[in-house]
Amino acid sequence: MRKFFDPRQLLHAPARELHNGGFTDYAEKPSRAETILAAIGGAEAPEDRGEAPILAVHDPDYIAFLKTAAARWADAGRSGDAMGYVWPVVGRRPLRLDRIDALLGQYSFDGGTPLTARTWESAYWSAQSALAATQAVLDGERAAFALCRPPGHHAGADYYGGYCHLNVAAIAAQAARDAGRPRVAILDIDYHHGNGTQDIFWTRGDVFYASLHADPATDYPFYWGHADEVGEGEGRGATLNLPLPQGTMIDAFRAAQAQALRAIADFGAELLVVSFGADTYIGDPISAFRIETPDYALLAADIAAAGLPTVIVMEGGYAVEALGENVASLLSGF
Ligand code: Q9C
Ligand code: ZN
Repeated sequence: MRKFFDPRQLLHAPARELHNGGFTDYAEKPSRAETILAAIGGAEAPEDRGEAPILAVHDPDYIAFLKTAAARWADAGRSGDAMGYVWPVVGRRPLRLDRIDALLGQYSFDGGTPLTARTWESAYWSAQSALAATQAVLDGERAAFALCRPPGHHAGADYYGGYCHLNVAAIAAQAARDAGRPRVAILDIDYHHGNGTQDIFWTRGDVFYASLHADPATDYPFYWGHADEVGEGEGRGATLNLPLPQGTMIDAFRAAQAQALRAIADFGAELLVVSFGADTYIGDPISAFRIETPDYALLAADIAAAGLPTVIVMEGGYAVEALGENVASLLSGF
């Protein structure tokens, strides 16, 4: 299987994150990518396909903000990483403020995702890796893997959060649409609900979004991913949320994935994007499912049996000591 990664994806390295009321080391660290690369035997560097495929998903004002936020933070006299701490509540006055502190709140939805001077560069190349894998599949590869880091599925058209800035799965799916594939599906098997991906395609009937995740009644991101969220307008029925309880093991997870794959087949998808998070692993430090290393090969075999050209993009997974093996297991099963 072809695999893609650019070393510039290592440059984004925030120091700390707000976690459970205190500051901890940033869980989405560059060594995640290094351990995956070592376990899968390296990866090809993606070509540079420019900003157009990113702007096909994200708002231009948001992209301009991401590029300049760290510099504006420094210009305001702040040291360290840029982090929001005030958020505009939906329904309040839609003020368009210029102050960096206000903009950090406008363009984000959590306090756990600091921006650094290198964030844009890493996110840009993460998106390019997703685009390169998509192109490989459009050109006839059965499947390709993008080692996306930073991840993407929490990022919306105009917001970041959950360690995500550019929605790499959405960028891949949109690129496939723009290359003429009429119906694309995204299967999200990260531990967390992919709120950003859901939001981006919420009113669209051409991109199906199915997600297995920890029940948002107990887990981040709380405000999205409940079973009654099914899309709206043309997108009604093109979103499928399958929340699962903490403690979920492979048999229940695999059954839920089979349900998602049946829905994707019924939708008539011609290309599949898999948002793969290894934070479902039993040893993950911030999650509570009980998937084990060999289980990822089973999940991949079931996905492969669906018979669709498949782009696999990396999302979460924070047990760094097991992450490489978990990704290698998934790829071997495919
Ligand atoms: N105390 C991804 O897996 N932090 N993002 C939750 C809970 C956010 C995970 C803190 C977790 C986001 C791509
Ligand atoms: Zn996750």
